[in-house]
Amino acid sequence: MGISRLFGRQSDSAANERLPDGSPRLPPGQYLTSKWPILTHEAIPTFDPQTYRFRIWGAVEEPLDLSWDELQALPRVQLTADFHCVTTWSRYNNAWEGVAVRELLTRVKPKPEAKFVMAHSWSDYTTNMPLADLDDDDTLVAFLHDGAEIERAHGGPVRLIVPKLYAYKSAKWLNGLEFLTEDQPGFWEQLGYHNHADPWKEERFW
Ligand SMILES: Nc1nc2c(c(=O)[nH]1)N[C@H]1C(S)=C(S)[C@@H](COP(=O)(O)O)O[C@H]1N2
Ligand SMILES: [Mo]
Repeated sequence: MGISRLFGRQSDSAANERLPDGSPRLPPGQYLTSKWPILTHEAIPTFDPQTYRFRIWGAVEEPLDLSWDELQALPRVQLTADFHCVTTWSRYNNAWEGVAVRELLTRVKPKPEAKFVMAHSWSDYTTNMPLADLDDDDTLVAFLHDGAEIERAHGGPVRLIVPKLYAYKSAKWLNGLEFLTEDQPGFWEQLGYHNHADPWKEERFW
């Protein structure tokens, strides 16, 4: 078995695929894997649907504080997206289902001065991003992956998905979004991973 098979590295033809506009589907410096590595710095936190709360607070007109059942009852969307980790693996065609971030934005009404968002995990992980990146039609609070509940190690039962940024912006075990007027670095951002994390610009470190 070659080393490429060992790491689930996919063939050059898949890795060289082009998007309809002719640009490469795979961001620069990435390799394609069919496997799904697990990248977590903390221990997998326990989940209790009785005590879980999903909160949106900070620079918003209508803060939100939902129980697990209330979060589950919101309208859902499906989205298929590629996933790019800063450690250079990419995984294509992840089918997610969950609540669109824009669905939440219409409810909380960000104030005009809200420019950044800090995503919070109940494990204490945090990650920051511009509101402009979160306010898009491809971001969601996901519960399902490929039709099944997201595995606990992958952030189940609820994680953020922001496909256009490196995956450290896609917080696992999500329980809150904090709207900020000034940017603040999250967990990996404080440790040197790039504050913005655009895979197409190879924003890996800062
Ligand atoms: N809570 C939490 N979320 C996290 C991380 C983490 O360590 N803790 N790691 C991030 C990183 S670096 C990546 S690449 C993806 C990995 O998701 P996966 O383990 O499901 O592949 O989760 C991101 N979200
Ligand atoms: Mo990552």
